[in-house]
Amino acid sequence: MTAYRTLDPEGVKHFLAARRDLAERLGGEAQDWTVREVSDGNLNLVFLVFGPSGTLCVKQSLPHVRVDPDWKMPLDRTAFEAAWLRRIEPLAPGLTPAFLDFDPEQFVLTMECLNGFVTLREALSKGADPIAPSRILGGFVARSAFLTSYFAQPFEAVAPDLAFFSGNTTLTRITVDLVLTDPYREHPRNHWLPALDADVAAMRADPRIIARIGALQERFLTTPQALLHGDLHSGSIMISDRDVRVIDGEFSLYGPIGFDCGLYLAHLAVAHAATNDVARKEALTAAIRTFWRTFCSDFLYLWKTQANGADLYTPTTFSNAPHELDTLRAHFISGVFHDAAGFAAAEIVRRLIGYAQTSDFDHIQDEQSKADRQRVALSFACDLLRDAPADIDAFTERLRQDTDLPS
Ligand code: SR1
Ligand code: MG
Repeated sequence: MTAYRTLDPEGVKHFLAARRDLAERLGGEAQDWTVREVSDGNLNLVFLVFGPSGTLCVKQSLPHVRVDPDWKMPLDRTAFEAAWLRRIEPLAPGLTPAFLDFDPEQFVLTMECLNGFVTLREALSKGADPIAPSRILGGFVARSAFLTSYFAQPFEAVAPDLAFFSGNTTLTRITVDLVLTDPYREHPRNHWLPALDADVAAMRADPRIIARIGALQERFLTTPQALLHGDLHSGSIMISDRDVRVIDGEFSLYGPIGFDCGLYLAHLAVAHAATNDVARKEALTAAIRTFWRTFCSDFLYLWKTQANGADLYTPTTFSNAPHELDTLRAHFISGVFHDAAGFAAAEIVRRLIGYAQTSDFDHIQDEQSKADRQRVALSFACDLLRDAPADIDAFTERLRQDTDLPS
């Protein structure tokens, strides 16, 4: 047993040099390697390592939140990320970094290096096409959710994963607090522009909004439909000219499928609210529809073709009632949409007034203009919470109406 030590670039070399299979991927000797720290998220250290014949990505948990050393935290999050990666990589080939190694003493996850990729958030802020990645992401969520759900496998196969990922209590607590609780109460982690004071007060005083948040808390904690990514915002997705990779599965848990869908939709909606460029808004609207439609069609296709051995809605039970099976499936997808719209709203609210706010509005210099754009985003989210949209077209139409501001 080697005591945990926080890595620095020299420590990364030392760590890799002692692991022959990883060192061989880099080629040469430790002195031939270059280590670049690229830590960017809120929680962990991340290093890219370049050798004469290969590259690696090394990620280590810290005993605290990276961006707030006073916020202490257990180290086990990279263990959950490693387990998520190992479970999801074969189900969605080519859409995650390749898993290479996990060290449970140093809490170090080693994986494929995504040099040359940028986060989807950064790409979108520079005008990248949002539609093609959204199609891929819709397929990713459909595959990862369906294939880890009770619809694809007997309950005995779900049970070990359900038990393991239920142990991810530290990061589940963060989501419960930061996304589903703190924005609706006084809390030192909240902050917003003073011009939004009245909007925040009105949101907190609205009984329909508070009731919906309560229902979402219940869905999140008591609906273990599938293994979720658990933090599927546009910073958890990397893209290059040709590829998309979903990273950072440390928040993984069994939960409602609409949570992953909702987080992705939220970040497209925020990008939409943050711009006044009409063509850009249309592209983001198309991306929202593309994501949802791809998710639905891929999920239903998998359900019709890969449900052998599952205990839910078994084809043999419905052999004389195929229409009833279709109705049940459509009802399930509607439920996922209902959840997704609610979780999207909660995520938008959190990114506007809670902890870890989004950078989408940073390009707006004038504080009044920034507050105006944030206000319409908040108003869209409150609208979704007060009165759930029936379908994706109603969702995008509300987005268009609620965020329409004279430029
Ligand atoms: C303390 S962690 C803050 C946020 O960063 C992660 O990406 C999650 O979104 C989390 O809520
Ligand atoms: Mg992250």
